[in-house]
Amino acid sequence: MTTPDLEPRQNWTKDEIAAIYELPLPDLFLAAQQVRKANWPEGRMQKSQLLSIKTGGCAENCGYCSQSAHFDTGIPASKLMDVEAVVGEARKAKENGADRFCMGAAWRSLKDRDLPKVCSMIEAVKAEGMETCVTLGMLKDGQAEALSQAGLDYYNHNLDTSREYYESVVTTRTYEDRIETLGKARNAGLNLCVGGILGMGEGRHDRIGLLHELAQLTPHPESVPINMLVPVEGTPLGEAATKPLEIVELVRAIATARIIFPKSWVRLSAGREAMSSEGQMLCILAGANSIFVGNKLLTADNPEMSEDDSLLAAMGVEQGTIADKPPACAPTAIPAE
Ligand code: SAM
Ligand code: DTB
Ligand code: SF4
Repeated sequence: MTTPDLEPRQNWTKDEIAAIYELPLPDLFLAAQQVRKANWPEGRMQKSQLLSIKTGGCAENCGYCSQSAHFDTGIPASKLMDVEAVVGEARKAKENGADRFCMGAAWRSLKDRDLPKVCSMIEAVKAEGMETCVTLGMLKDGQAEALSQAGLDYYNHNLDTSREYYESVVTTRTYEDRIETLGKARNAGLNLCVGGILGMGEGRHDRIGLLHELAQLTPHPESVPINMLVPVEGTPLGEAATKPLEIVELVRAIATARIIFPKSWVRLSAGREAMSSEGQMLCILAGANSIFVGNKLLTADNPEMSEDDSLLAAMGVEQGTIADKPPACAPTAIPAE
């Protein structure tokens, strides 16, 4: 590979992405670090914190999810939290050094009746001086605009895997449904957080297929979360007892994402609890520049914050985002003739 592109490109082919993914690891790391150094010179680690604002009882049948009503996982369904309780959690997250707060709801789609309360949460978290992200399922016309007016920065809605493998993971919605909601969020001016999960029994071609689908979103998502499956007992993917994915596949996927999404956050998301420190360090060396902190994700465990602090300190990686934010992901403007 010659010098990698340092600006976002919209015309990646699947073969080009595969060629990057399959580079000898030292060359892959070198290219990812060239992109990282050019676009994120300070190499800081962003810290986000998650909160499940409405847990369990979800109508979708995502085969990995502890919160689907289709599976018996022992997670009880709860009501939408009160705004004050959410703000309290956001404040604690900020005290713990997170500057981004992501609120997740176990909904197939956002209902208009819940919209005002969610908007109040966004306004209140924003007022605490944090970047806001929500993940609320599918959106209807007009809802993304309301979220945006409340001060929402990012909408998270993952494509999860390749188009071909999607049906093996979830059947209550389609890939196109996901892309439609992403279009609604984008049209309302929201930043997008879109990624997927590795280790669901997919093949390497599916991981490359997912990255290719993400690369076709125009402009690219500003944030690309890469999750490693957290196997949950009672779910189809928890019970399949598929062999855990080799960490090197996660590392390759992250490095490839760093290269094809040069200006996006690449978020090393779920699954860190089961990873060694060395595995996580490889993911960071591959170009991940954001993690979720706090000992819970939505329902799954996450490493203790003191462990994260030690890991980052051992690497000499500074925490916090402010000074390192690159320009937006829009492709370079073509000058008028
Ligand atoms: N209901 C909303 C939706 O699906 O868009 C939001 C919540 S959902 C829990 C957010 C994302 O978390 C999913 O899209 C999936 O990528 C990830 N996720 C959920 N369960 C996971 C698991 N067991 N392991 C890894 N990632 C998981
Ligand atoms: C994302 O891609 N990963 C986060 C966030 N976006 C919402 C969620 C991970 C959830 C892991 C499983 C759980 O906590 O239940
Ligand atoms: Fe519901 Fe989201 Fe879980 Fe799917 S991933 S079952 S949509 S909460």
